[in-house]
Amino acid sequence: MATKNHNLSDYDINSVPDAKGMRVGIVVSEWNDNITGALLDGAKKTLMKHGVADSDIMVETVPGSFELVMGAQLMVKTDVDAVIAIGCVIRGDTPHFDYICEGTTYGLARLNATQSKPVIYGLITTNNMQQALDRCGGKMGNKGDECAVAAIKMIALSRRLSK
Ligand code: DLZ
Repeated sequence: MATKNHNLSDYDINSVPDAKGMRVGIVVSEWNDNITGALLDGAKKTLMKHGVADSDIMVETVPGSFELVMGAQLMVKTDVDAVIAIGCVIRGDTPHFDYICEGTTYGLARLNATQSKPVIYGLITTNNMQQALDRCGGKMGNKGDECAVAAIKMIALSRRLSK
């Protein structure tokens, strides 16, 4: 994928709608919590920068990325306007990586397509720890920022089109 020169924290601030009054749920995987904690911080900081109140952000943890699907499914049923799923899967020596990435990705995509609320994909899948560190506030920016912007834009779109 063409991410070589793309910083995950770069976006046009003028393209982001006012997020005051939006409620956002964030489901976070406990695996690789040094990474997922930094992604969560980035997402919260960016949501609040655009007007989401701290009290309108609901955070729940799940054991691993594979559980993000059920966590997001439960969260979507609450009064939040969108759900951000945050996880980090790092490649090991077995095909386990592929199964977790595939299951989680398809599960989240299915939820996004079938639920009436946006489900934002905040899963980092990397070959090693350094690549993950680069994407949670390192040289590639923070994917949490990208997810926060995507959530705000999708909530605004959903409000515009469901009027
Ligand atoms: C088992 C497992 C492994 C090997 N690696 C990761 C990982 O890199 N990132 C992650 O979020 N979770 C991992 N897990 C845990 C699975 O996601 C899941 O929690 C367990 O298989 C239990 O269903």
